[in-house]
This record gives sequence, structure tokens and C-alpha cells, in this order.
Amino acid sequence: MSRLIVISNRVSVPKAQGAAGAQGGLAVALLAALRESRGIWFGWSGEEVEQYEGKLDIQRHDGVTTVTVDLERQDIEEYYNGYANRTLWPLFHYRIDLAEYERTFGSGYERVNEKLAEAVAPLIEPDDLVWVHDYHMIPLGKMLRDRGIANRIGFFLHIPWPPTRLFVSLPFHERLVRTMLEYDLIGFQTEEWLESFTHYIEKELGGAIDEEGCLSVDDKTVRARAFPIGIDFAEFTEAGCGSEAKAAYAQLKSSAQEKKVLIGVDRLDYSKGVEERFEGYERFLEGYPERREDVLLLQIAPPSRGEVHTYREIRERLETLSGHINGGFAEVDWVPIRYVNRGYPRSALAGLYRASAIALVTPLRDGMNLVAKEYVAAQDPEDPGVLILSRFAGAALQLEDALLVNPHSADEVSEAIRQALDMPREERVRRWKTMYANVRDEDVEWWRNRFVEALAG
Ligand code: ADQ
Repeated sequence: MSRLIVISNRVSVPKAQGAAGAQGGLAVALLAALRESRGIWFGWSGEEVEQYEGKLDIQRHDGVTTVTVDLERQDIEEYYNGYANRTLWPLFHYRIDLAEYERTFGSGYERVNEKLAEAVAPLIEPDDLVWVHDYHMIPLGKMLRDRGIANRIGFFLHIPWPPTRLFVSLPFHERLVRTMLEYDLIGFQTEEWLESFTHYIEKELGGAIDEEGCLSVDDKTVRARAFPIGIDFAEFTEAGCGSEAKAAYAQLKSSAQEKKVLIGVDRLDYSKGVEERFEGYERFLEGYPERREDVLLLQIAPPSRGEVHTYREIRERLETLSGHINGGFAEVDWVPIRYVNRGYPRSALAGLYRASAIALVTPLRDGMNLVAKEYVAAQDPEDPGVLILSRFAGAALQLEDALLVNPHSADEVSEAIRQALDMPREERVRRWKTMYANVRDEDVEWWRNRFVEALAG
């Protein structure tokens, strides 16, 4: 088995025993593969340093080596807060209205990718498989090639790839995509994002695609395929049986007092459609006044990327909107929205999901969306809840038995809530069963193995 080198913006250091529940499913899956292959996980430490010197912080925990570097202020501003989160993130989520095309962001992004390539290249040995993750690191493979790295290098994009007509609004788009031709394998979450990418290759670069998914442009070829990511099913199910999950379940059940709970769990981000969700819920409260007091919406959304202005704005807008809805509809003993601005460990989330009759997962655009899968995994097989899922989430291509909605339409969201509340148990069980089989079988290990095998083969 070849040694695996994982490269991503941030590195997850293995946690001490007992704290595993706090670690994301992706981290758990990658750490398991790294442990088996005695691999290395490389990336930014998340820390700032006065002056960048490329000093490596090498640590070994539980059979895994992690190697991190600190970045200086300007690097973090231009590469992370700038190009990654203010240019690529909005553009790739179809929000060209929010995308900022600052020249310094683009040059900072390339500069930091060069620094990271320079730092990691000496660690790579001839038989290693190199796996680069996500939009922070798109050109990294090319920068490794420039340093003589001839290994197999794969890239996986966790977020959507935008349609060509939007993507070409990015200055130097061709330069960015041409760096991707240096990979051996490029993975997308769904066929839809893969299609957008191949469309760009054909229309803008005059490339050709064969039946195997090999793209060729001039003298370069690269394989591109869809590899939908899953959750760490075994770990999540186990967490759901633990005391933390049970306590969260009991607490929500008792405080809901027989009302049906609708749950939303999101990182606070405009792509997640939380405002539109609140509006859909408000439409439901207006349209079905007699059912108001049967329901409550629990929205969990911890702040993210606090340094980026847009994120402060969305937080303020959500606070105003939930205040407006609560002000307009609340009774002495009932408040329609409980808006909680903090994160929870996934073990507690498992209990909250199980206690909720409906999940509202309504992103305006999402690479995959693991919350939808976690909700399905957490349900009681005898009495499962209903998943209302945006058709614009990658997960909708696998979870076809969810109630699929257009998250921009308050009417559709409202109607789906009504339909979910009225859905007979047999139908809930039938829909849940097929989704559950998918979430269980196409889990994060399945995803990781498919990618690594395709890269190695
Ligand atoms: P994210 O945009 O972060 O990830 P998502 O897949 O929904 O989105 O969530 C990732 C994890 O964060 C889940 O395990 C979830 O439980 C946790 N989480 C989210 N909100 C939380 C909250 N309020 N409190 C506690 N935990 C919370 C990106 C892409 C996605 C893609 C993933 C994985 O944007 O489309 O599914 O990567 O590839």
C-alpha cells in the first residue's frame, strides 16, 4: 500500500481517546487512511506568524504524522479571507454578486500555494500518493510538478463547480483551470459539477472528453469523475447511542412539549439559505394559522469566518428576521423560532435530529451537505422524521426520497412543511428506508476508498 499524503488548508490533529465525537467525519476517514498507510497530513496550522519562514511543525499522534506551517498576516488576508472565501467561495456557489475580484487576492493565493508546495515537496517520496483537497489549493498540484514531483496527484473539490457562464467572470480563469490539468485525477461531489467542469474544458479550452472521463487539452490529460462524499456512518450511529445524544434528545423532547420540531443545522453562511428558510416557515405560519402552535423551528447556526464582512451581515439579518417572526407570531407560551448561535458536538446533534419530526436542509447551493445525511442516519426506524431537502444540494442526487424543494420559493417550502406534517407513518418509513440504505452504504469510507483506488489505479 502506498503512503498517502493529504494536503488541505487546515489539518485535523488526531484527538485523544474519548474526544473522537468532536472530530468531523472527513477528518476521521482521512486519519484512518493515513494511519493505515503511515501517511502525512499537511496544511496551514490556522496560526499567524510575524514573518513566514516555512518552519514545519511536525507532530505524531496515534500513528499519524501531521505537518503544519504558520502563515503571516498578509498571506491569511489575501489567500484565505480574500481569494478563497471572498472570491472563489461565492463564485463557486453561483453568487457572482458577492464575489470580489481583487488583484492582491489572486496574487496572494498563488504566493501562498507556492509557499505550501515548497514546504511539502521535500516530504514526498517517490511511491507516495498525493491527495489535495478543496478550493483553497486548486493550483497546488501544478506547483508540485514545477518542483519535480512526478507522483500520482489527485484533487477533490468539496464545493460545486459553477456553470461556464458564471465561471468566466473570474479574471484569469483559464490560468487557474490549466493548473488543474497537472493532476492525475480530479474528483467532484456530483455529476452536475463534473458536467460544468467538462463543459468549460470543451467550450473554453477546446478540449476533448472520452468515454472513460479522460479530459485532454493540448498535450495534457486528466481523469475527472464524481465521488459523492458520505458521513462517517459507523461513528455517527455509535454517537447516537451515547449518553450525550440521549440527554440532548430528552431535553429537546421535553422542552418542545408535544410540538413537532423542525430542525435546521448549518454553518452560518449565505449559501445555506437560512434566511429563505425562515421566510418559508413564516409563509407556513401565515398560511396555516390553525397549525401554528403544533410546531417550532430550532435553528442551530454557529458563526463562521467572522473576519469576513458578509458573514457579519448575514448574522445581523438573521437575528432581525427571527426577531421579526417571533415578534409577529409568539404567544405567552410559544415562540415559533429558537435561534441558537453556537455549535454542538455531533453526538448531541444526533439526539437533536432524532427528536425532530422534520429537517429543513435548504441550501441555495451546496457541494453535498452532510447535515441531510446525518439527519437520515439519526432517525428512529419505527417512526422516522421527514427530510425537506433543497434540490440544489449535491445530496439531492442521492436522497431522491426526500421532499425536494426549490429553497427560493417560500410557497414550496411552506407546502413541503405541511406535507411533511401530514405524511402517514408508512410513507415516512418507505422514504426513509431508501435514503438510509444510501447513507449507510455510500459512507465516507466508501468515498475515500473509491477516490484512493482510482488515484492509485
Ligand atoms: P460545509 O459547508 O461545512 O462543508 P456540511 O456538509 O453541511 O457543510 O457540514 C459539515 C459538518 O459540519 C457536518 O458534519 C455538520 O454536522 C457540521 N455542522 C454544520 N453546522 C453545524 C452546527 N450548527 N453545529 C454543529 N455542527 C455543525 C463543505 C461543503 C459541503 C460538503 C462538505 C464535505 O460546503 O457541501 O458536504 O464540505 O465535503
